[in-house]
Amino acid sequence: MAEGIRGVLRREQAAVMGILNVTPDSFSDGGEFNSVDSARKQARQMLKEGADIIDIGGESTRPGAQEVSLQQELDRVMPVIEALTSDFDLPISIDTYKPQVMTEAVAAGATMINDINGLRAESALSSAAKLNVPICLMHMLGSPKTMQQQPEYQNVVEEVGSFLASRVAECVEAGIAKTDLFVDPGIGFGKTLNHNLSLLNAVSDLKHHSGCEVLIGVSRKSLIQKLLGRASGDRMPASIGLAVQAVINGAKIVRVHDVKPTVDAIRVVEAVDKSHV
Ligand code: 8Y7
Repeated sequence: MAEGIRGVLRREQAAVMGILNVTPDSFSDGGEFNSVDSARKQARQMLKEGADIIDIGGESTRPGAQEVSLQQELDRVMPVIEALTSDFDLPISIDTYKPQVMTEAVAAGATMINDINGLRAESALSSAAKLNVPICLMHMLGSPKTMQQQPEYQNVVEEVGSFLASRVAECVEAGIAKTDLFVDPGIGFGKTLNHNLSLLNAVSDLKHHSGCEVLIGVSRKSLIQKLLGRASGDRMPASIGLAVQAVINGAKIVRVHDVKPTVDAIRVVEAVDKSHV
């Protein structure tokens, strides 16, 4: 039943994906939502605030983070997905690069896959192709453990764009509908501040290069600290500014912690944008 999410994505408006971390070490919410009950509350709140998709992740991917085992990840995310889908019909995205987690999450009612590894893990592509749900393919240089160790590119926009276009081609080859694919330059995943800024400035190039809609995740990320010196608890205004600009530049989905202010900001900007026609 991926129609819910496909419907949201067919609208003219940009979609807001609310972040629901179920990890004890997520850097920006301190693992606050780590129990099923609080995850449920948080999801309900984000939906009330206008979230179109809830992105559930059980492995922290902050720079330097350790990997978790398959069983650990399943133990974290499955009870939350099961609780949420039994509560109400809501669009859940599963944030994972492990094929078994994708498969089990979709069986339990998740209707989108968000893979920071762009379906490069062994058998991830073939597993995802069987699930018939929308997929976000993200670019990452290296792994979360190593990605911020001197990332280098000749031309970051060209290289990330080519990577994403080639992942899209492989997915299409494997039978995934192109309209079900979203691409994401992976802000903060193996990029310096300048790389991140160039990619944020190139949303429409990435869209044209890949032929797919673009997802952008910048919420509370450390580029804001680098630009403004803001601590992680003090990055909401800058996060909203970046999300709005991503939408103006053509992003279709923004992945955020602060749903209500982001939705408000996007809706007013879209109203102005539409007023000239
Ligand atoms: C992103 C993401 C994270 C992103 C997509 C964080 C899981 C780090 N960032 N997925 N995930 N795009 N598609 O700061 O930028 O939220 S985790």
